[in-house]
Amino acid sequence: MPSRSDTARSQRFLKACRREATDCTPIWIMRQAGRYLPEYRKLREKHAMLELAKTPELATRVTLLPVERFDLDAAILFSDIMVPLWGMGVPFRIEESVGPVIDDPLRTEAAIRDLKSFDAQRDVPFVLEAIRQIRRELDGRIPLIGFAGAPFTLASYLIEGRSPRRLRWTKALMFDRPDLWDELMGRLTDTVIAYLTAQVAAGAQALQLFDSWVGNLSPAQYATFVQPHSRRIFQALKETGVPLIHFGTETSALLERMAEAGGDVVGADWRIPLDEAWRRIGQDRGIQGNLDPAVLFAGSGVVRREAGAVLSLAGGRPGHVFNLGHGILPETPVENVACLVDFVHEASRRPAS
Ligand code: 1CP
Repeated sequence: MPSRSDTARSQRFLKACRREATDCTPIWIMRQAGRYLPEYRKLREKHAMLELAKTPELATRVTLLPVERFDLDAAILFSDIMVPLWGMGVPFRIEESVGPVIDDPLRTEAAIRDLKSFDAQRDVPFVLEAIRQIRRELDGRIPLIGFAGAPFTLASYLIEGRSPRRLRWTKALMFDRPDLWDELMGRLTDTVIAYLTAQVAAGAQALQLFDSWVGNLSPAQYATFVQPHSRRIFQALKETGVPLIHFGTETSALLERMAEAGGDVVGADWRIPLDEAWRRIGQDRGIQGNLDPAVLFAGSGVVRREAGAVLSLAGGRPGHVFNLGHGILPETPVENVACLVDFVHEASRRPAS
């Protein structure tokens, strides 16, 4: 990691989120602390994923693993989008090669009405302590991003019980019982606002809202069933003063609506060219993305060529945060991650003015 005096690096990501000029384009990688890192796999031999997330010392160590290896411009808290749901009284586990699993999914009115209200200090003190420890360890070198799942994505896990590929039950509730849907989304919105506000109070310097599964909705469905809730989150979080990133995948048809809901920066996946996505999001916002994570399985020449194509579509305009279009895939060759990070910095370097 560079010394504290490297102020250009420490500011790059936050400045880009505010669409201010930077010395080069900042980069961080969604799921950067994950399974492609041999050090992470080693820790996982001894500790379950949720044990890592619940133990502040371990969560801090995992958060810092990618930051020590690569010249990344931001760290992201090691946790999972499901973690605040414990506080709402929903037990879940993480299954190898599957992801979160809820044995008793929420499909009745009684189950939804029985959800407890979330209190960050009471329910996730370990997350807040991890944030404080990570900030101490980072010592101002790069900023720390906090995150939460968006209400729609959380609701889809709650209702489907596992990886929500088809969203049959979720959409059935949405269509059949819009009143109950709004109640559930309202409760999750309250949780997300309380959770993210507490993360900033503990030291998170930017926030990302992950609406990973929202691309399953039509623009009209999004506008009716999701947008009012996501908008409430962004309005409430404005008060924290930290940059807010709004992310989803397969959102090519939804970008305008997502931007309306809020976010200083809106994420785009690789299915849409970055310049087109930026036009649709609006030039008054930043954009994050959007290299296809699969590119990192090709040769280093391809990595540079494809990353260069993303940079040229951004055109050097302030407000671009380089990232993959979605999380880095397990088994990604580590040397290609180093190649990508260094290439993005070198190829986008702007002469000092
Ligand atoms: O850098 C990081 O890895 C940060 C930590 C992090 C984040 C930001 C984890 C650790 N999970 C998440 C967010 C998350 N979790 C999202 C939003 C981002 C995205 O869309 O990729 C989602 C949808 C989840 C749910 C989840 N948890 C999945 C996806 C499965 C599915 O439904 O397709 C999985 C595999 C998990 C478990 C999990 N969370 C995190 C890790 C490293 C793992 C894998 C378990 C392990 O390998 O130890």
